[in-house]
Parts: sequence; C-alpha cells; structure tokens
Amino acid sequence: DESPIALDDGAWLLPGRAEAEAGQWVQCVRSVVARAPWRVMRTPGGASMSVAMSNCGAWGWISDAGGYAYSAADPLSGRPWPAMPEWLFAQARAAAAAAGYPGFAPDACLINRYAPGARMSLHRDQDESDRRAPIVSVSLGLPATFVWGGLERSDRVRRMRLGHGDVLVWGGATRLAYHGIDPLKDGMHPLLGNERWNLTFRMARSRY
Ligand code: MD5
Ligand code: FE
Repeated sequence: DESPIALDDGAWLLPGRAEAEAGQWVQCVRSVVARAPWRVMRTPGGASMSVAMSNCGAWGWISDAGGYAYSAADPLSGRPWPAMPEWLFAQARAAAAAAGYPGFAPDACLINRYAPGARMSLHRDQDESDRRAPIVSVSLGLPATFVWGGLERSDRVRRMRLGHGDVLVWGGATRLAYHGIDPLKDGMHPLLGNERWNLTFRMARSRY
C-alpha cells in the first residue's frame, strides 16, 4: 500500500514506494559510485564515520576537519560530483509531490552505505540554505531502526523500522528535527547482501 502515512507535522512515510523499481535505484547508485567511490568521511572532531558516503548532483555533502559543507567538487578527485541521473531527480520530485510538496527540485543527493554495526548518531540536517524545502529519503536493502525526536536534542525520541523501498519525506515543522539510525543489524538482502543504502535528496543551494 502506497498511501502516505503522517509521521509528524509535515513528515510522511510512503511505504514501499521504491520497491517495485528497486533494481533501477540500485543501478543508478552503482553508476554514481563507479565515478565517485564510496568513502568514509571524518567528523570535524577527527573521528571516522561508520557510514560510507558518496554524492551526485550539483552539490555534495562533505565532512572533514573544516566542518560540514556542501561542495561542488568531490574532494577525492577534485572534479564535479556525477550528475544526478534524471530518473532519480524525477523519482524524488514525484515522491515529494505525493507528500504535498510540489516543485521539489533537488540539487544534491547524499548516498549513505551502512554495513552491519554502522550507525548515524542523533543530528539535524541544517547545512541546506533553504529549509522550506523538504528532504526525500529512500531506503534500500537491509532494514534499519530510524530514531527521531523533536527540535531539541533532549526531546523524547521515537523509533521506527525503515525497510527496503520505504520513502520518507521530511518537511514543514519537522524538517529540522533531530534524527539518527541505530547500529545496523546483520542480515542478508537479496539485492544488497548485508548492506543498507539510503539516498537523501536535498535542495542544498537552490530556493524552494
Ligand atoms: C539515513 N540519513 O537513513 C538517514 C535518513 C542523513 C540521514 O539522516 O543526514 O544522511 S534521512 C532522514 C531525515 C532527513 C531529514 C530530516 C529528518 C530525517 N528529520 O527531521 O527527522 O541514512
Ligand atoms: Fe540526517
């Protein structure tokens, strides 16, 4: 069933929306990481992240000793990030529209790869210049436990399972909510083996 489920004020789950065309999603990611390989970034404090990342689109999210930023160039190659495949752009745009956000035009797609044990600690996505734009998040492969709270780090959190093909659209009042991913449990997925991939589409520098 693909009807949107309201999670919070402005946040929607589109259960399994990406499942039927998962092979196409995987092929797009493989074409991106062939040109901008998975890499482990460092936090500003110097620790290695447990999630491996890549990007496509005009802007890519990076983290290093200098902090968090959107960069037009891949620091590994010095060249622009791979273009966002038109099919991905169209999918993200349509998912946003289905959740009540027409006109979404992502200029950045961060791609996260979780192996068993990898996690993402509680944080907010606040490096985008126009926070009126939603973020579209697509999960593939092994399921994960998504954690989300409120606008303050100390707010009570809720947990939710994100499975293969699930799509989240975060906008409105909850766009800046704290969130994270619990350590990935080991498992075997027919398409991705023991990995979970997550794509987040953002309007990093353009206006919504
Ligand atoms: C993931 N990625 O599963 C998650 C899904 C990231 C990240 O958190 O920053 O790469 S994105 C879920 C999300 C996005 C924007 C806002 C909120 C959640 N939220 O307000 O809870 O790898
Ligand atoms: Fe995030």
